[in-house]
Amino acid sequence: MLQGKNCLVIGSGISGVGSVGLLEYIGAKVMLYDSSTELTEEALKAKLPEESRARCIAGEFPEELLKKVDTVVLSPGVPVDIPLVNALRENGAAIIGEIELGYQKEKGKVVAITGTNGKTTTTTLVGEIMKAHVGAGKAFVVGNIGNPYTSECLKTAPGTVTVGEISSFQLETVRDFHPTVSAILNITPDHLNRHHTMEAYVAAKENITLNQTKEDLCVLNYENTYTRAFGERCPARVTFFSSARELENGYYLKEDRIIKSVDGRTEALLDIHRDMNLVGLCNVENVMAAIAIGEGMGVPMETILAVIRGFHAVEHRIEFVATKGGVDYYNDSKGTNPDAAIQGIRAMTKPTVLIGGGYDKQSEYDEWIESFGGKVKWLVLIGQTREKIAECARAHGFDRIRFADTFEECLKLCTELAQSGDAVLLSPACASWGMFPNYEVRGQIFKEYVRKLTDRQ
Ligand code: UMA
Repeated sequence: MLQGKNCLVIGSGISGVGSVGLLEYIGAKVMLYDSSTELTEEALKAKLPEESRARCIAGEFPEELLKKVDTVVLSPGVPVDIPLVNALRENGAAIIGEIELGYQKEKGKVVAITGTNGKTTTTTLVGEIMKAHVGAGKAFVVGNIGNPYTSECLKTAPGTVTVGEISSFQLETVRDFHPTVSAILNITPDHLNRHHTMEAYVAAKENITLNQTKEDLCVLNYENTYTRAFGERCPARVTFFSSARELENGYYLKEDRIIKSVDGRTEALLDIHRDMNLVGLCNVENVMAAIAIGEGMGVPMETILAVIRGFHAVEHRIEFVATKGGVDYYNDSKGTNPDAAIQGIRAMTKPTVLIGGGYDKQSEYDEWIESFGGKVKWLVLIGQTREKIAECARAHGFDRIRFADTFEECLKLCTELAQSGDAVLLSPACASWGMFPNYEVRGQIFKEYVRKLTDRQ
């Protein structure tokens, strides 16, 4: 369908590079554009394979090209309502996202997982479950997890399974995308600077079921107001999971066990301490979602449970790093919004020195600060949001706050403030942008620093 068409890819990150490759394979005439004034045409060309014939444009987009574009492929970080995208739309171009482009070449089945928090862990776990079921070479893990769909979709075939971590940014621009099993793990305020309203953010998440029918399955969290309500109008069959109550049908946590219930007939599947290597209630929810998704994809329960028993924490998500000088260090750099960071605090069992702050996504920090509940002994703040967080903390009666100008200074301060028997938790409730290229780099630097500490510090 896109063969011979004039296609414009906006954004030259990993999604843009993947999209250019796929479009050229399809036989489209490709332009790659990046609005960054720090990039040049040569810099864009250098990101593409040598044989690419894509025209590269950086900085200002030439007006005369507006009418020459048939299809625009947006990278997830490009908002759908910026003037350039509006102008292209008005000039008749079709606007799709990188996920939609990848889906056009999908030949197997798709599992799609979204949610404000927990998507990376759940996607990784479901990816492992699917690999155990269909074979390692036949299951692909793609999307927001850091692996563009457009780079993998040509490997798909009947019998393969693509497991996608799909963000709200990516769901804004789907059109035909149709997972066999989808999941919305939870929805709490996040990315409001991009989506503007909570309604728009929720609508983007719900787009994951846009093309699903009652032949398909959607896994939803019963303990989240938005996802529970969505169960009423979801176009797919719904399976709920709950970490707080017994369900007649679905999966739930009772005492220390994960229970499956079918019309009230129950079966205990796992002991969350004995059979899981992940900490925190959020991970119990992720595991329940993964079980529901696995069963929805026809994976035998023994396979699902065997994978869960051998599964360890995903990097940067409440990841235990080391004990140094009697202090436990945890890297939760993926705690990029207040709700994710609340899960981080909940998982702590010792007095905690908490690192917070970063890029301003216009989040509210009240609930995060309320969740400290006497557990946080010091809050060390960095980045653009530090004053806003400090003000909010003081308004909630918490004033054990210190500021640091650099990440290094912050880490040094934490080791000074923490005493034997304490924990240090990097769970900033903010994105890393502004100080780091992404949360992975922030987490890596934290881990390297901790590993270099001697045991006496
Ligand atoms: N750009 C423009 N115009 C704009 C905005 C950006 O030209 O208006 C350019 C930038 O100058 C830059 C490029 O676009 O050169 C970056 O594109 P991108 O931000 O879409 O980044 P990618 O490298 O393609 O990575 C994206 C996701 N990034 C975002 O959603 C911000 C990655 O998720 C994802 O792993 C990858 O696609 C593959 O699917 C990261 C993320 O932070 C981890 N996600 C958010 C989150 O998890 O909270 C949603």
